[in-house]
Amino acid sequence: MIKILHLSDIHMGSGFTHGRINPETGLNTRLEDFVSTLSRCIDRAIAEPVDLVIFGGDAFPDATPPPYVQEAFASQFRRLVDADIPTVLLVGNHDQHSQGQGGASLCIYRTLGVPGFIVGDSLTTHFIQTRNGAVQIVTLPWLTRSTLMTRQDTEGMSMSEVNQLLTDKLRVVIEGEVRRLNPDIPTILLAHLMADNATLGAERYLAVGKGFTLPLSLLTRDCFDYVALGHVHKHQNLNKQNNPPVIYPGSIERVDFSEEKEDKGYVMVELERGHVDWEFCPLPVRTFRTIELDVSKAEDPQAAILKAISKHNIEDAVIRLIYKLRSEQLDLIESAILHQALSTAHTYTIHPELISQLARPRVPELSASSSIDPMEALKTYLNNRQDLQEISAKMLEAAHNLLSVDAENWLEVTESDNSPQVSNSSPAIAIDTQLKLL
Ligand SMILES: [Mn+2]
Repeated sequence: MIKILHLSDIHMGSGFTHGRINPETGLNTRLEDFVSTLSRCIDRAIAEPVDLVIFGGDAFPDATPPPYVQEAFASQFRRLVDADIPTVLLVGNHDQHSQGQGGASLCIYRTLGVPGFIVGDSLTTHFIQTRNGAVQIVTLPWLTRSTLMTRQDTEGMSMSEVNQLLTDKLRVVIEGEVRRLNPDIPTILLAHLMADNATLGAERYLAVGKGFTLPLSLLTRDCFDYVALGHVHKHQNLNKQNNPPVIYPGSIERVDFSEEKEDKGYVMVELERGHVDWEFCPLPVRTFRTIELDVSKAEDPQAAILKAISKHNIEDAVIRLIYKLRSEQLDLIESAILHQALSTAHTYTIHPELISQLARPRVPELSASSSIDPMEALKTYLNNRQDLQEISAKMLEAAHNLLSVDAENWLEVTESDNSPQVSNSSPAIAIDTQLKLL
């Protein structure tokens, strides 16, 4: 039996806006969070010890992370080298560089010849001899348009046609790999992809371009004992029959608020040919909490907000406070008191959202279907605007002038008037509004 730790979507160096600078280290606290979470995964791998670690891709937010982030990542994986645990690093979409062939942030591990490390940046099969026997791993990195297709192949095709062509070509290439597999050795497919029934999380927004979606049937093949995926940040098994399990371990830390409610962790796998056991192992990661409320009807909006905050344990959490209020309530909120109430949070943001106090009533007589002359339309509109009653006569007069004389004459007319604000600007606004209603 071979023991494996499967983790994915580390995204080290992302989410800095949710952290702050640690004055002792000078580092963003979210980098420190990600490093300590990754170190827990590596701790477990070494403590077991596992026979193999497989990483499902997306090491960093992009292919050119700053050196101190690369070093933080490398210093954790380095511990696996010291512990003599073979490791496969698969290339995800965030690891690929758009320039050059096969350039990826993880290729440095191959270039340096790091003992026991394999970089999965192409579709191929790796035979790995572990302490508890051999395992074969088919690596399938993130596919781009140019992976299996030329520009000529896809010219004039829609995105879904390109997706179909890629799926067809991939099916053939995977078949080629499958036929070369040794049927007596346990086998893993390690892939960074979007499968067609995966429940989405933040990765939807993180992806730079629209990626491909591959059918689950491409993955659930008898020859694979375990399908190890990366890309989707929410942990899930896509194959309820579990033959084989098709597992996204999810990201190890919350990348943003879209992952607020998700458990984060890694997967421990016990593998032999024809049989596999797996278990999701949650990690104690920093809490993200959205506190959202509508205080527009509250007499004391500030008290309502403070009460909502007090219902949550915000200590050391990343907090997002969203409250809806009316503009005339703004003076009832003392922001210093909200800041004080949130001060035990790790970091927080406050988002007041103004709601318009008067939803504009529909004017029933005015609709796109009935034709009405502009003066009648304006009359109807003014009849529905109590607040404009005082100036409605002047507005009608101005509108009449506006419609009956050319602009120059109208200006002359209004300039002779004693109330230029009304006759000079309001009619134009009123008519504009009226046109919108139509
Ligand atoms: Mn990804």
